[in-house]
Amino acid sequence: SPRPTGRWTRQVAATRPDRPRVLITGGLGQLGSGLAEILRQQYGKENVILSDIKKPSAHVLSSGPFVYADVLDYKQLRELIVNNGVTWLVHYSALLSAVGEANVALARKINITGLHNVLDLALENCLRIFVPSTIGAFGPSSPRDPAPDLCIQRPQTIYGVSKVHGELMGEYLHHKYGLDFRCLRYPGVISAHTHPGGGTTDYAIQIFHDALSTGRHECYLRPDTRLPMMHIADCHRATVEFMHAPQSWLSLRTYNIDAMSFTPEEVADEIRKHVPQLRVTYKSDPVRQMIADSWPVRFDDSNARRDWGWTPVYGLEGLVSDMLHSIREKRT
Ligand code: AKB
Repeated sequence: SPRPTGRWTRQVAATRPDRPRVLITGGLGQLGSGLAEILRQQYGKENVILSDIKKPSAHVLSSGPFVYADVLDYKQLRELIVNNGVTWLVHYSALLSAVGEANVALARKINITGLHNVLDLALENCLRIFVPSTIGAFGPSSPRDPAPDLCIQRPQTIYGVSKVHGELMGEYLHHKYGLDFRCLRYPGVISAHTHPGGGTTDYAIQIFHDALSTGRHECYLRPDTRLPMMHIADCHRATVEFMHAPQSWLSLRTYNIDAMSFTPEEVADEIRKHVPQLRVTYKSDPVRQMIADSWPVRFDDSNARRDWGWTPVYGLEGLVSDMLHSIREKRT
């Protein structure tokens, strides 16, 4: 097994408290508040700190600790980790694929410099650190159907380049110093109440809102563009289960996780079973189409299934009925 058993790893295993103290960066994006809710149920409200540079809603403020934290400010992050006795860091702060292409310098700063800061702090403070990667970490020369964990990556977006860099830096620090780095490659994540903001897979959320508001959706991808997708509940559960997995189970530090793959046409057909009046038109956006065409159409997640028991719950049917139900419930 490639697992390190160095002094650092043994020391952390001996001193880690039963209840982790978790810091989530980029906590006001699509995934942070939902993950915080689950972890707070398990470890207590006070043990999970959400952070972001944005102003939180009253609901976020009343749900548990929230602090301002900029991942580009190393000293401030260090103070936060030290003063709060943080033991786990979930690093959600990042610019997504489409918005990253529109602002490469900012994406490089947040996705690469910000990542270096949290990796250094994790090493310095013996943290378990989770950094999400993505289907976007693959490129046109990768095997696409399915994409395995280990293969040629060479993505062609700054988002993808920064994610491959994150995977490799984290794995390097794990092998060299025993850093407890954990990384899952997420598919497009589909959520009813939180918004991704600037990804290539965002249409697959907007189409539900449009179906229930105007009954019309203009899709920026071709109708046959197939991409891996996942319900947010599965994504959160995968993250929590992976964070809990004993180190001895992990033969890799970066795993693909899969749930389903669909095209705009297929998801629209499934929505029409509930909302027959939905009309979809297609106006391809060249940037997002080019990005989607370079990504895998399916993920091979057999290593995650074997090593730590990953199994998704939601397929396309379950995803569609749950999304429509959740959005309808919020609107009434
Ligand atoms: C994006 O579309 O950029 C993200 C992702 C697949 O990583 N949702």
